[in-house]
Amino acid sequence: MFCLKRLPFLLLLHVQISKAFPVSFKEKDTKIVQDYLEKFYQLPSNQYQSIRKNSINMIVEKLKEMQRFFGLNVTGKPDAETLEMMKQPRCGVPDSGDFMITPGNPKWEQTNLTYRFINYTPQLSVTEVETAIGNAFKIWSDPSPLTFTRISQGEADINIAFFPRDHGDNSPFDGPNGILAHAFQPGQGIGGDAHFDAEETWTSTSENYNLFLVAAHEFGHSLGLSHSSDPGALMYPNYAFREPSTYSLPQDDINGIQAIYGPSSNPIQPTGPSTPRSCDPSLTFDAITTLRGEIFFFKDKYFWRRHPQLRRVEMNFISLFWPSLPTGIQAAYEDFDRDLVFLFKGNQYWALSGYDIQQGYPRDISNYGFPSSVQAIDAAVFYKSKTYFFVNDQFWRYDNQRQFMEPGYPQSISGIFPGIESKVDAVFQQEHFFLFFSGPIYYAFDLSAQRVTKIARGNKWLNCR
Ligand code: 0DY
Ligand code: CA
Ligand code: ZN
Ligand code: ZN
Repeated sequence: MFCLKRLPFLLLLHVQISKAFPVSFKEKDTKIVQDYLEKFYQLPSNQYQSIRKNSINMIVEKLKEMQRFFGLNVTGKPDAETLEMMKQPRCGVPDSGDFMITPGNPKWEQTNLTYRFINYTPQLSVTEVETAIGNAFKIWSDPSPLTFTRISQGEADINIAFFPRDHGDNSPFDGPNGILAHAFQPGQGIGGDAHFDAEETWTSTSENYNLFLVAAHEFGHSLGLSHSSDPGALMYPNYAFREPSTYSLPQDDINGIQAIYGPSSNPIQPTGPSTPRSCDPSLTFDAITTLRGEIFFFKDKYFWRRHPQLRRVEMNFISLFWPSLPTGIQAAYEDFDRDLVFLFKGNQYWALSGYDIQQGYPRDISNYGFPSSVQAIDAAVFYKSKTYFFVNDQFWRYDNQRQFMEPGYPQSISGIFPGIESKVDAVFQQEHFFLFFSGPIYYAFDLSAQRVTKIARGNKWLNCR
């Protein structure tokens, strides 16, 4: 067996590791060693900032551990035989990186593939089924050289069928929910075929389960992809509803299909949404707020939630917690007096009580008394019953008790918050601090000392170094 796994994007620690291993230690090899040890030997990832002295020792220890495991000379150095071993694709590792190619790297030798319907589901019309399946194939043909043609007789590469329970391939279905479908890796006979559990409710809407989304996932398997560990990927193991009409194949899946079949011949190469990586040194946030003691960091269609004491951070889809909220939240604050959180995007805002969106929202930000020239808010924070709204290089202050925008605003941000010189992406309050986030950096502004007392990388809050 042989697996192919893409190495994650990481900053190179070339300089630091080269110091430890001065002999012709190439940049590429540095990356291989670092990635390999991070992935398989729990070497804490050092995605940015300088590696600490003891980390060199740690790398040496981890290298020895790996060499012992493979029966190599235990040198603690990335010598030729060690590097050779690291470059070998490795199997049996649970989802730990991103896309995965099916073990054995099975692939179709031709790019013009055919599919055929063995039967249909009575829950959708024939046209609905054919549209869903056709669109699901298009998801994969767009970023690759593959084409899919439907045939109604003769031997097709990919047969599509709806079966209940035991259907003669040793992989019985399990009734409603659970396993929704399966597909076989590229190959002759049953190879490439996609079977759907006939006992599921198949839909063309947001109700469980949308046939287009499940079929698109299955065809990934039909083409030679295994499950990805990227929670935003189509090849992630679990079903999650996404709007089919606007769906575009995530970048992780594009990387996967192109690793097998190469890019599309289309001069405009399609790209897809990428899942933000918490320790990406250039990570920025859309909005941040506290919510009943936890801190929420919003980014695209995701948010990270940080527990105050445990410091544990988890990432989730915004839609999982608040299905009716849009992605790309721009500002957020917690009103401690009313125990509500307000979220802003464009000229709209929503109020949350815990995890429930309040009735009557979204509302228009003109309710706060903004002039019509303000159509979006960069960041917001609540302090002593006032809400501070940051817009470009200015801020406004709203009096929540008397419910009006205070006169004399907007004021210059850097005038009142010296040290905050560029546009604010996000801000939240903790103790007597405003934590300002601008680009990949955060500034701790001490409200009593009236100055910035700390500057560091924003994703320190996500436990990155
Ligand atoms: N088939 O490809 C699967 O992954 C099976 C499980 C496998 C062990 C045979 C399956 O049906 N998994 C469910 C699924 O929906 C898991 C679930 O969440 N109920 N997989 C397909 C899917 C559809 C759409 C995954 C994604 C999106 N990410
Ligand atoms: Ca099932
Ligand atoms: Zn089957
Ligand atoms: Zn699957």
